[in-house]
Amino acid sequence: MTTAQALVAFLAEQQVERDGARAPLLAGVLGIFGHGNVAGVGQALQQHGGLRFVLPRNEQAMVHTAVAYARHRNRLQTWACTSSIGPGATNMVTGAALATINRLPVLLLPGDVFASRRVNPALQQLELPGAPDASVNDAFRPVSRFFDRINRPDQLGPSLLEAVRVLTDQAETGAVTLALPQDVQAEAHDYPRELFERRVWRIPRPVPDPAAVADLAALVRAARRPLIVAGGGVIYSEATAALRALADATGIPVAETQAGKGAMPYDHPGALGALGATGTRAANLVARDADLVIAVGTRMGDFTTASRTAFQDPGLRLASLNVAAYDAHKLGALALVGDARAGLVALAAALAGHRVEAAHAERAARLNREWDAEVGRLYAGEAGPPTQAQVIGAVNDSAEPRDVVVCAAGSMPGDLHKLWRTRDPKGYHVEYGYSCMGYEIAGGLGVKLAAPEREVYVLVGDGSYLMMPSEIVTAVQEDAKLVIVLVDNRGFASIGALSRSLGTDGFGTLYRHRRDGSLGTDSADSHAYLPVDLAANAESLGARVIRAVTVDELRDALRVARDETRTTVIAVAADRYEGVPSYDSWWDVPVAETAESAGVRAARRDYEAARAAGRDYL
Ligand SMILES: Cc1ncc(C[n+]2csc(CCOP(=O)(O)OP(=O)(O)O)c2C)c(N)n1
Ligand SMILES: [Mg+2]
Repeated sequence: MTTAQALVAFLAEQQVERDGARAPLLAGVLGIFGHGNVAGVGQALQQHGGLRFVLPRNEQAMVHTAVAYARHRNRLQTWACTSSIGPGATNMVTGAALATINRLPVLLLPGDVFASRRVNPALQQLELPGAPDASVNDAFRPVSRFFDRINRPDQLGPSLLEAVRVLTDQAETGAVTLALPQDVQAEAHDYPRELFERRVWRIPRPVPDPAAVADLAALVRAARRPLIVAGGGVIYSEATAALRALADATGIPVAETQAGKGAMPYDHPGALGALGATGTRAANLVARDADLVIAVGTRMGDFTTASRTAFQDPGLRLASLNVAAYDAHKLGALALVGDARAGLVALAAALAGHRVEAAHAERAARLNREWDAEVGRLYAGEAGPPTQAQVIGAVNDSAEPRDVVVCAAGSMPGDLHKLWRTRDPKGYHVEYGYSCMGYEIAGGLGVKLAAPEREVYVLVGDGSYLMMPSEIVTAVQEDAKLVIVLVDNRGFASIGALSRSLGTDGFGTLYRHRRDGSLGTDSADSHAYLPVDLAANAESLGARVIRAVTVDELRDALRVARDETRTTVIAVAADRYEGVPSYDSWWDVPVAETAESAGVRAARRDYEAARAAGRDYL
């Protein structure tokens, strides 16, 4: 067999099993062919015929699709992505970083230059003087959890075993990259038969050390204002029922990170909703006074900790339950290394009969109700051109509990984190580890492929849309229906607001004509907007398009889109300046220490005052 034929035959036999449920590791292969993979991996896929092949439109996008699929399937299944050499390969580097940062599995198979060096330089070869063994694929090394280059056919077997081990290891998973020189892909070798036998990779549920569980239980019993922070790991581990049982039994309230949103239903009395820089007032007030924070399945990123200002109690204790020791030990926490579900069940057993002080649970329930009233107020808004909060409200009202909202970058992730009423653990899919513009449509496609029975609502800003509308074509090709709500506010509302808040007046964030050498700022209104029609663009890619001007028209359009079988884009303009406020939180974006503008100098003073509240949590 050729190296590529052996690779495909091996991949088709890999399965995963957790809690007795077995499934193929790979849903299929996404690929864009070029001279670096068409005759190798391409030929092998055609000859084998047992793996579903999907042709996407952009290599970065195909990695997003694979990663979104893996996230929806709780990291148990993913796709392989095959690319040509050179630009096809490096287009995947952004997707690889996104996968690794979000701890989500994806198998990348970039083509590589000739191992034999027979024809150097091949088309698209880097040629780094002094380093003939380097290729552009070395850029995958820092963004991959496993990287290898198969320079001889007989290197393949051991490398494949290691690649799949990392993909399926819940603590190590991320992008796994096997670079495949184009000559080696086509080279034949006598592979041992055992390589192609079916292999089942069991996903274990490691139980945290009982001594650490006992320590945490003692901390909980001594605490007066404990708080659980639920991250993505709670959902990936299918631990939401265990979390709810613990919250019900003990009365400990729960706040959620972006990846953890949906861990609790929004209307549970112990659910405080989003935590941190994009958090709710409920979660941020409880976090500020918490004397014990129990983080579960979270990386504790800057948005979650409000850049290390979220927890202000002088006697604060931190504990962290995580399958990855690296994450469990962050911020000097008492580390519980293990599976989220196993750990929560063990903690609940150790806390049997214990309840927090009634006032603490009652405060959480009151804050939950007050927050929901605030959501209702923002959803209602006023008649006329919609605010972004009204757009989110209209989509939430139209969606069924099990439907999924998908987003990644711009002002919408923060607003969704605060305002989306999640009713199902898999109903909320906002990629906020890498917050990559362009993820939305490609990611929505991945979710739809993973869950065809759910309606998938992609919320995308005009900036993100322009970066990667291409996968509308792939969604049409695959009959994977998406409802895409395209929110046009003529550029970067998010970074524009950030810029204004830091004294730089929205500089460089509006889509307008250049005038007198400049693109203008928010306060200069002399620049005409660009004559761009994104709805027409979406239509030209094969989507059904509905234009909505008012909130009522948007609601009508959402009804039509639900009944439609084709991918539908609802184009709506939203006000650039009608934002959802920040609730008792902060995000560290350093401001110039010295500047000519009085606005920047004032922002620097505010910045220094806010930063003073930062803590080390060591
Ligand atoms: C690939 C990428 N480039 C740049 C950024 C930085 N960035 C974050 S949000 C944003 C603007 C997004 O614009 P749009 O999609 O229109 O959303 P809006 O801010 O208007 O809500 C930018 C440039 C990013 N997150 N991803
Ligand atoms: Mg925008």
